[in-house]
Amino acid sequence: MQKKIYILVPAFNEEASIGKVIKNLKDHGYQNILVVNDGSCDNTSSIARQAGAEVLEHIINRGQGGALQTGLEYLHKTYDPDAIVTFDADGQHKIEDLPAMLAPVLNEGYDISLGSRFLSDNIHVPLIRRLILKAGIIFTNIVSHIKLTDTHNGFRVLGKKAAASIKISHRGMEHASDIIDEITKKKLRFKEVPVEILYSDYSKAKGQASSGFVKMGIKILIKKLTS
Ligand SMILES: Nc1nc2c(ncn2[C@@H]2O[C@H](COP(=O)(O)OP(=O)(O)O)[C@@H](O)[C@H]2O)c(=O)[nH]1
Ligand SMILES: [Mg+2]
Repeated sequence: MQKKIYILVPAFNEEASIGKVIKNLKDHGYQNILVVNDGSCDNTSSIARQAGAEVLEHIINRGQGGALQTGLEYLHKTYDPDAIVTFDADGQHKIEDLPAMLAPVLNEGYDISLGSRFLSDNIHVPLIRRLILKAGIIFTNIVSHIKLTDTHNGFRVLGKKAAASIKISHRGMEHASDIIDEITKKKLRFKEVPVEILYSDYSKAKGQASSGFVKMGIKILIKKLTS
């Protein structure tokens, strides 16, 4: 039987890239695309609809984590897909990596695939970003008692069990740690898969500020110490 695959694209002010990303997904045969428009003040929503995606709207900006939580809950309850792929709207993820990301969940019995740019043969991460990401990886592995090579990669594939059980409570970029904590808490079987992350001038200008990683670490520590 044909597997039901849904692509979830969180999007905040991505009018310059969202149309191309959706077209590329469709051209590669992925027809089920949900965009969560996270309170954008540009034409992200209308461009996504025109390109053939289903669009959910956040009236105000709720952050990347909030957009993913909205989309995961909606897709799981509405369509019960075999796989939900989280895929960024800014063109940083490579569609060619998708079959290898899907395989562990669809064919190998894993609950979730996690993209890792540091397992890839093509690592283009700019130096400062690389240092910050590496610090984030060490920090997250320690506080979350896990061993991963990339902890802040938005390219993931969730099978049914992961989609049903993962709850993202942080709205901002700390959501990545929520997902990792849920993996350990709910004993989900995970596999890291090499993926290439593309860094264009557009994605670099738009991406998370480096200072955000420090704030993120503080928020995670506070949450760990108070929960
Ligand atoms: N920065 C940011 N991205 C958001 C937000 N809500 C949804 N997103 C989407 O989340 C994805 C990753 O965001 P990005 O800023 O590129 O993060 P980075 O690539 O990890 O630095 C993109 O598809 C964004 O459009 C938000 O409030 N802020
Ligand atoms: Mg990005």
